Amino acid sequence: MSESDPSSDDFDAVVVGAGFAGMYMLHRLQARGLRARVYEAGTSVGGTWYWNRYPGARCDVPSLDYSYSFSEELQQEWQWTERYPSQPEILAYANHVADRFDLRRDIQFETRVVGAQYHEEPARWTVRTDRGDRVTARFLITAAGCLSAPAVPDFKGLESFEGSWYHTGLWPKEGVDFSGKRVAIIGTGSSGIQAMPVIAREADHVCLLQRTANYVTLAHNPALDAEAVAHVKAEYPEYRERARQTRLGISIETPEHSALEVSPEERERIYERRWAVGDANVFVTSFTDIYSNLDANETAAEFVRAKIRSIVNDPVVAELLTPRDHAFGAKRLCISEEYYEAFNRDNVTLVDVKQRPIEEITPTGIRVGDDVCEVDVIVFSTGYDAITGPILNMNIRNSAGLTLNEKWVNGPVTYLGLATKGFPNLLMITGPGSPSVLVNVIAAIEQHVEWISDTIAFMDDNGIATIEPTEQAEQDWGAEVARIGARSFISSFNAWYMGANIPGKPRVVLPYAGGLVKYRRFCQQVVADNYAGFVLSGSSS
Ligand code: N01
Repeated sequence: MSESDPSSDDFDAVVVGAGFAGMYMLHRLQARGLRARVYEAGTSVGGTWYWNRYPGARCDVPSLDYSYSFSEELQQEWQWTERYPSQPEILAYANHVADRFDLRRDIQFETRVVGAQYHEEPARWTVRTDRGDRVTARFLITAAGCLSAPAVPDFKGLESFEGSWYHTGLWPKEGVDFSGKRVAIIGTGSSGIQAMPVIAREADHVCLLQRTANYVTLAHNPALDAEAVAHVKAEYPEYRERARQTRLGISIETPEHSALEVSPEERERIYERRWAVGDANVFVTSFTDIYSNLDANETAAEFVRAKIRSIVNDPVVAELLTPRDHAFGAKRLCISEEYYEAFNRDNVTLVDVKQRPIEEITPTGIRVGDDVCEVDVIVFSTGYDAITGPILNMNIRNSAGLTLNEKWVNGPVTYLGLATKGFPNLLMITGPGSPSVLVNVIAAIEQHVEWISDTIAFMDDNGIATIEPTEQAEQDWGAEVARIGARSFISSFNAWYMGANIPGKPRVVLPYAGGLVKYRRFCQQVVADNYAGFVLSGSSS
C-alpha cells in the first residue's frame, strides 16, 4: 500500500514503544524541545515488565543496577526493596518515571505501529497505526524491546483445547487462579523456570515439559539492607561509573584468575563460596575464563550439575534436569532460589519432550508419545521471536518500497545495531548487532539513547537532514559481530540468541557479544571520526 499521502501530523521523531528505551528516548527528545510521539501497544508504560506478569516474574540483574542512572534525583528518591526486583516493583518504578518526567503527554497508548515508509521528498517517515493514525516524522526510532514478540509453537490441536492457555509474555492483568487446577508448563527458559515453583505452590498438579535442560544458578532474594543501600547511594555516580567499565554493565568485582590456574580444591572452595552468596553475577564471575575457555567453562558446568544431584531427590529426575548438550552460558543462564527443590514436591512431574516431542494438544491435555498429560491450563513459556521480531513486525519500508524484512532475509544487517543502509533516519535502540540482551539492558538502553540524542543534536547543529550507514560499514560490523560471536559460546548452540527457536528464521548471531565497554568505545570512535561509516546528508532546514 502506498503511503505517500500528506499526513495530518508531523513530528521530529516517532518512537515505537514505551518501555525503558522509549521512555528515556522521549525524555531526551523533550529535553531538546523536539516534537515527539511515542506509540505504545499497552495501556501504560513498562514494556516487557508491563506484559510479563506471570507468577514469579523477576529480573536477574540486581535492582540497584537495573534502573536508570541518568538522573541523580531519581536514583536517590526511588527505594528498591529486594536484591532482584519483582515485576510489580519494576512496573511501579516505570510508572513513577513516566509521572516524574511528565512523559505521558507524548505517549499514545493502546496503539500499535503497523506500517512505516520513508519518503525522500520531503525526507520524512510516514507512520501508520492500528488506530488509523497516519503521521510523519523526521526520525523513526524503534524502542520496541528485544523480547516483545511472543512465540507460541504451532502445535497441532491447540484450537481444540477446552481449558485455558496463556503465554508468559502476554499474561492477563487480572492474573490467573491456579488453585485446584492441573497445569502444564511448556518451556524451561528463564520464564518457565521462574514460574514453575510459584505455580506449583498453588496448583493441584504441575507437569513441566522440558526439551532442553538449563543451568540454573542459585539466587537468594533478600530484602535490601538499608545500610548497604545508603552506602551505594552515597556514591551512586561512582558506582554507576564502575558498572559502565564492566562488560555486563553491572557494578561487580572483576575476577583475576583463570579457573584452570588454581587447584581443583581451591576452585571448588571458590565456587562454593560464591554460590552461597546467592547472587548469580557473583557466581558467573568466579574466574576470568568461564566464558572464553571450554575447559574452564566445564568446571562451572560440572559444579552446577553436582548441585542438581545434591538437591533433587530422585536420581532419574536429577539426570533429566542435568544439562549436558551445551556449554555453561551458551543458552541464557537462569536463576532461581527454589527451582530444583520444587522437583521434590509430590505435585510436580518433569516430562522429557526431547526424546519424545509433543505430538499434539488434545481437548483435555498434551500428548507426548502415547501418554497424555491431562490438564486444565497450559502455560506457554516458549520464548520470543527475539531481537528482530519486534522490528520486523512493524512493516518498515524504504523510499523504493523495499521492506526491512526483504533486506534482512538472510539475517539482520546493521551498523552498530543502530541503523541500516537504505533506511535513512531509522534508528534502533538495542537493535540486532548491539550488546542488548547480553548485558544489563538498562545500561545498554541508556548508552544507545544518549548516542542517538547526541547524534540528532549534532545533525541539527550542523544542518544535516539524514543519516544512514554505508554498505561497507555494515559489512564490517556484521563481520565483527559474527567474529566475536564465534569466539563466545553463544554460537555453539542453537538458542534464541541465534534465531534458532523460530522456524525459518536465519541462523546468525543476533547480539554483539563483545561486552558493553568495547561496544561503547566503537560508538565513541565513530563520533570522534566524524561519524565514520555513516553518510550524513542534506539540509535539515
Ligand atoms: O524463553 P526461552 P523465556 N516444544 O526462549 C522451549 C529474558 N527473561 O521466556 O531450549 C518444547 O529462553 C524451549 O526449549 P529449547 C531472558 O533474556 C529474563 O524463558 O528450545 N519446548 C525453551 O526451554 C530470557 O532468556 C528473565 O529446547 C519448546 C523455552 O521453550 C528470555 O527472556 C525472566 C518448544 C523457551 O525459553 C526468554 O526467556 C524471563 C516446543 N515446540 C525472561 N518451543 C529474568 O530476568 C520452545 N520450547 C530472570
